[in-house]
Amino acid sequence: DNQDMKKKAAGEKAAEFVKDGMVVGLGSGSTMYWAIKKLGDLVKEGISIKGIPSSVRTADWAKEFGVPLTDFSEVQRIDLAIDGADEIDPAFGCIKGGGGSLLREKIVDAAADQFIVVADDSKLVSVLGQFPLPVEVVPFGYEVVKEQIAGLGCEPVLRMKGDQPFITDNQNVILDCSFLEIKDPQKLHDQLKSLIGVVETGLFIHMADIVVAGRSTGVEILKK
Ligand code: DER
Repeated sequence: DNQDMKKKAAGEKAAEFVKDGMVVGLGSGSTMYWAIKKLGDLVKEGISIKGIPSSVRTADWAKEFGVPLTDFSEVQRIDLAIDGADEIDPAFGCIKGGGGSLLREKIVDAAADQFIVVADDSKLVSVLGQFPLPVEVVPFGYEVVKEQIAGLGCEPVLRMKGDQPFITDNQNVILDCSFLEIKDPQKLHDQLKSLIGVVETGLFIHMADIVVAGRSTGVEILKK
């Protein structure tokens, strides 16, 4: 459908920023499927790259498409990270974590010299918050954290997978927090991170350098 075409076009365009010899941070989500697939084509055409995957699903796609993988035990510096987003504001602040991989995504994206966010244009918003903010929390005592987050002005919901809590690749749970409108993302992030048991938030603030947005009119590259 139209949104998938936009994701495909944006993902393939973002992959073109990858150059021979790079270590590439591989984000997660359906848009990244297209970026990883395109990277596989570039590898077949002869470029030599290594990817660090931010989720099991991304690692599986990389293997399927022939993108060589490495990890932080081998390299501690990433040249370029590419990742999707659930919302992107005009300052390139993002809400991420819709797919549940936000902790490893943030570790990978933060370790990169350059970070490209890739998305269809439905993700571009004027203010963050309509998308429920994912917060990764240690399972032990998460109920206490849930109440503390509620005190910040939202209704946290434990993310489920069927009739069981969703468990992240890092063995934590996720609270989806509907703040509706986040006027000061950095302040909210800092408040959340100060709560004992909160591991990470889906607020990726002051991280993205470039946004590659798929539109019905084509792909738009936004730079700060
Ligand atoms: O969960 C995530 O952070 C993903 O990157 C998500 O935000 C984007 O998913 P999509 O490409 O399937 O829309």
